[in-house]
Amino acid sequence: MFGLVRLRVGAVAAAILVLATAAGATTVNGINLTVDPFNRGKLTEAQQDRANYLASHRFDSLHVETFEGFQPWGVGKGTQNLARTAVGSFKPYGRTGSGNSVVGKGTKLQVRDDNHMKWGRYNSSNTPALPPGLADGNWLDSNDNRGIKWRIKGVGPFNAIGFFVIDAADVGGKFSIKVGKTLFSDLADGMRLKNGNIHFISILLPEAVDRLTIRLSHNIHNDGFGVDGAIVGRSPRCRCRRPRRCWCRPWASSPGCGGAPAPGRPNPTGTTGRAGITGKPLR
Ligand SMILES: [Ca+2]
Ligand SMILES: [Ca+2]
Ligand SMILES: [Ca+2]
Repeated sequence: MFGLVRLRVGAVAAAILVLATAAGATTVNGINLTVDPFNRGKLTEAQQDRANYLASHRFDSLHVETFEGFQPWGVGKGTQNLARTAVGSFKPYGRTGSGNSVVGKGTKLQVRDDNHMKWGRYNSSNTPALPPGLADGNWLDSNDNRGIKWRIKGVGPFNAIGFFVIDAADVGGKFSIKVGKTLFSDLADGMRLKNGNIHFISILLPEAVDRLTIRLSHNIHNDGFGVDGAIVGRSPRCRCRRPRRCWCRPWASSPGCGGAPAPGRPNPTGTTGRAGITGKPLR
């Protein structure tokens, strides 16, 4: 029987991923994080990227949250601060939002469905299946808070995580992801991205865990962003081994595992991968 273990991380480490123009992947503390960027007009491609991720990992346990089962925010009522979803709980943290897109007093995350909002967040993962690229449904919005704290718990053992981040770092914020105690900082490398950008983020842990906190945040408030299409599962096909090596079986076409090295050889994360790896650890 599979034994549960807690994620072991050493001292807090940080990494930079340059993602505005090319996908990137890097590994810190054995945690592999891959970013696939798309512009607003490339939603179909982004959805296909996520579909490829699902197909390539062949999960033996899988939990998916698209936020379609929650009442979106309307006039004076809706779903806020999701305490229970298929992939855990979501809460805001950091300074409260006060921008023009804020619903209510800005103190809570909101499920929204106003896909034509001018601020650039929108549904990106449809359940039940709708035609690819159709933005019609819900997502979880940061409501301009500085960050979202995602607590994954109660889903059994997992080693692989994937999700969309929509509209990050487009009004001056620097967007970072903290996985447990490991920080992947300023994913756009200081650049201001386009309104409505979408990124598929995949994370591969060095071992299966039964709980984990992920913090998604800007360094400022009022650079709102959305989360959608969250995936948490266990893939026996993928492993990371410290210090800096990750791979999936088969070796070819393994999104989230740092690319496709020569057959029979592990892929040393930090060198050229599927779309060019540009990450480097901070000192
Ligand atoms: Ca959705
Ligand atoms: Ca925006
Ligand atoms: Ca934004």
